[in-house]
Amino acid sequence: MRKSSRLVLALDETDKAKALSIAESVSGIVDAIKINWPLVLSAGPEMITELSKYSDVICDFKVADIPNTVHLIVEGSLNRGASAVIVHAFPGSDSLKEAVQVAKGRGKIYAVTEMSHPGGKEFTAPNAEAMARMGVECGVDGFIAPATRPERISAIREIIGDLEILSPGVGAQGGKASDAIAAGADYVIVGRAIYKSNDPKSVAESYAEDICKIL
Ligand code: OMP
Repeated sequence: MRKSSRLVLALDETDKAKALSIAESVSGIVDAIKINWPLVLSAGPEMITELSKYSDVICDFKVADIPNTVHLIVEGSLNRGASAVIVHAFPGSDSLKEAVQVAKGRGKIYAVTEMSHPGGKEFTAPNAEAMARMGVECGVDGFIAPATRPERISAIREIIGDLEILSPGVGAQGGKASDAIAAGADYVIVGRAIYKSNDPKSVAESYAEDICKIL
């Protein structure tokens, strides 16, 4: 995945034609497009392959399962053209190691630490540091940490060294892209603020400019 604008589009648009047109319009701007269940369920898993024509694709399936099921989901995502898969850390080290092992040489694994929404404070936040430490031990490529609480990005950065941090919660959830990058995120993930706007390309460009100012 390139590291240029530091911007990842969360393409949770459920209209297939709109989603493809947005993907095409932002392909030169974003470093990756993240696909989640909403678009897979409305337009099919072949969207992973379709989107990979425009950008690197991150499959955000927040996989949380036993190792065998994790193996099958990660493998299926990579076979369809994904460059990375997001998994939950909480199922434990055997599940996380399985994800890392399947993806080795083929794609990246990002593990969720603390989630960005208010409920993320209930169970994920108190365990975020432990999950980050376990992720490092299991060999993941990076972590998801909340742009809504930039100080928590810094806390995770202290634990994980040079591994990557992708940070959702910018825009619709109230976080600021430049704050997240300043706190130690490598990339910010932006969804509704871009794909629901009247001009996704211009909005993506303005996020990229904002981020550029603090690099
Ligand atoms: P917006 O809130 O519309 O910008 O979208 C955020 C995207 O990031 C959605 O696809 C969420 O599923 C995802 N996300 C979070 O919002 N919070 C998290 O803690 C983790 C994720 C994620 O793993 O990408």
